[in-house]
Amino acid sequence: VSLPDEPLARRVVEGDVRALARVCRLVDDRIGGYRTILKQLFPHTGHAWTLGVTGTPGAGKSTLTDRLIAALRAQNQRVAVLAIDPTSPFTGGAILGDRIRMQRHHGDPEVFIRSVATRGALGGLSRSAVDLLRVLDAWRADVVICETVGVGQDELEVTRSVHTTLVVMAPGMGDDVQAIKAGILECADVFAVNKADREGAHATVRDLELMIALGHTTRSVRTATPGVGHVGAHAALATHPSDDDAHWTPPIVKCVATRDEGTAELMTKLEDHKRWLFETEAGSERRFQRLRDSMRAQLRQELLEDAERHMGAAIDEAVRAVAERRLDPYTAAEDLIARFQQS
Ligand SMILES: Nc1nc2c(ncn2[C@@H]2O[C@H](COP(=O)(O)OP(=O)(O)OP(=O)(O)O)[C@@H](O)[C@H]2O)c(=O)[nH]1
Ligand SMILES: [Mg+2]
Repeated sequence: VSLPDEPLARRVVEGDVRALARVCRLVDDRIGGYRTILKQLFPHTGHAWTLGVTGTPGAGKSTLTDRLIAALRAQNQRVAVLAIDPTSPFTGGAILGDRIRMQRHHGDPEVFIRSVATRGALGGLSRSAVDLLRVLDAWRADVVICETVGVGQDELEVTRSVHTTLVVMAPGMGDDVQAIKAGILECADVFAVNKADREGAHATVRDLELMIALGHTTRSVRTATPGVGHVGAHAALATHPSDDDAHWTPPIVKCVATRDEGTAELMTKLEDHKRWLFETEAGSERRFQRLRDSMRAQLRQELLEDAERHMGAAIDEAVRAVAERRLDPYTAAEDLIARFQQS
């Protein structure tokens, strides 16, 4: 693939950190021909393994990420980190916290860390995050790590766009296993139960095991012959996660990030998932599926933005008409779409 014409894009591909930082800002603010840059960078992506780190606020995501960076640097891998909206009631803001927790890597030219704290319009955050992940990939990072707090819809969308998702939990945080499970469980490829130095880690592991078993049951029932599903689920529980190539069962690793305990095993499990993803049929299907989801999300977003740009006032007018019962919402939508198609 030939080098980009656009000078900034070219410099990113050549590994220039300053150009990378500038392009990140342009993409963030969506200014200065950022789309041209993104288009020119795309052919240079596909090199990086993207790793999402998500989970309950304050669970130790940044501390773990710092350990993972160190492990990857020991393998001489180039690492880029994107920390999204790192504001939590636990650390209270966040960017500073991330800087402190990962600062020992700041002098390392093979590590690039960027925090994004702004929340844009609907879907804006996930959109630019996905774009930024690609920029970091084009910089020739071997691994791109993306830290998000796993609660909102936006985060979920980012989580869906990475290769491997690590969900970090910590014991003694109330109903968090319940709170987080909805969308995140289906994205989780590996679980870390961090703060295993605290009481309750075992219970958190048990809760997770149960959740995974239940998730596995529904999937098994769907694929197995009726009535055999339960047997299949039990069998799957008893076997090693990666014994069955067609299906990935998320392993659970206990860690104490502050003491670097469990992080080597965590790295191994993450790498197992990477291997599954890139070396099996099912993994390749999964990657295609995720790209499709991501493209659909992008289309939805861009169509909506385009529609609002062209006929924001007409949309507002239609809402008023529906509110006053002058118009039904079905006809209103049909009219708007017809107008949009003509524009
Ligand atoms: N006891 C104990 N504390 C830990 C462990 N890992 C992290 N912590 C502490 O937990 C606090 C939060 O850690 P962070 O790494 O900032 O957690 P986070 O999930 O990134 O937090 P947010 O990004 O704000 O949601 C810090 O005070 C850490 O020192 C651990 O294994 N054991
Ligand atoms: Mg953090």
